[in-house]
Amino acid sequence: MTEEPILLAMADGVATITLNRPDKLNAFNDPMHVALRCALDTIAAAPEVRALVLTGAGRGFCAGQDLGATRGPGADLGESLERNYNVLIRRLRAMPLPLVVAVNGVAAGAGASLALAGDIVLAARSASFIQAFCRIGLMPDAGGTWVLPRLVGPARAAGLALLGDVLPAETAAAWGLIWRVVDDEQLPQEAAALGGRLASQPTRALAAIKQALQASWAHTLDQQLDLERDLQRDLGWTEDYREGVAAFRERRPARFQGR
Ligand code: LHQ
Repeated sequence: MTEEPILLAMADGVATITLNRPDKLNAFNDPMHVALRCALDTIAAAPEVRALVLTGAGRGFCAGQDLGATRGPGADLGESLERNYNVLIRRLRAMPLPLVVAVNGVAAGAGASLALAGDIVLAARSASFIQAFCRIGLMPDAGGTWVLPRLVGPARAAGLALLGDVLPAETAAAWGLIWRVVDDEQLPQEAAALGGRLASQPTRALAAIKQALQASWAHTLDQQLDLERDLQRDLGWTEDYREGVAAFRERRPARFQGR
């Protein structure tokens, strides 16, 4: 029996998706894309889920496109991007839930772009990021050329993309590509704890934060001030805001319900 390419677990408000083709360093083939879309559908239909953790099985996070599958030389790569990766990246970015990516090992090619689609990216100390595309005659995709200069600036983005060198997790953190590095054996617990913490936060506020931070890349200050006004107005009418203020006044921890 073949293993499921995607594992989904849901508990205590946190959904955990594990890329599960460890023999191929979790490289993507079409069945894995389909299974990932199904998992995201399941999560979207589960209102109790308030945070998502994404990680990989085995020693790699994701080696990008499976170069042994049908998307090798001779295939229409633009079609593959439009049908699979672009849909995925758009969906993760637009998702109202906070996404924690726990990079357990190498993240290469589109696997690196996927990792960087996280709202908070944790990495194991032994993990690394490789803009492997140029090594095989391609360019960064799945949002790579968008996210890299925004996270590390144009000079480092160009060096990473043009050279395709291995970027160790600790350098990635020092450059601001990711949030934090943790010891390898701590990664699952740290990611779960972060997921649990986010799941107990005011979910609608987190969604608004995510939306506004992303919108800021294309906005002027005036546009951003308008957006903040509109989103904050909506948040001011939520139960969680009422609870947050009540908890502050009563000097007790807030119990946010995500409403
Ligand atoms: C793999 C892969 C892999 C298949 C490791 N495929 N088997 C998007 C849209 C459409 C089409 C085209 O592209 C894209 C964007 C992309 O993602 S293009 C970039 C694709 N990724 C790469 O170029 C990375 C290729 N992999 C590597 O360079 C190395 O495997 C890295 C540096 C990631 C890890 O090296 P090692 O730690 O030395 O591991 P390994 O190379 O021995 O890999 C372990 C196994 O995983 C091995 O299989 P085997 O049966 O020999 O044990 C590899 O063949 C397999 N594998 N990546 N992308």
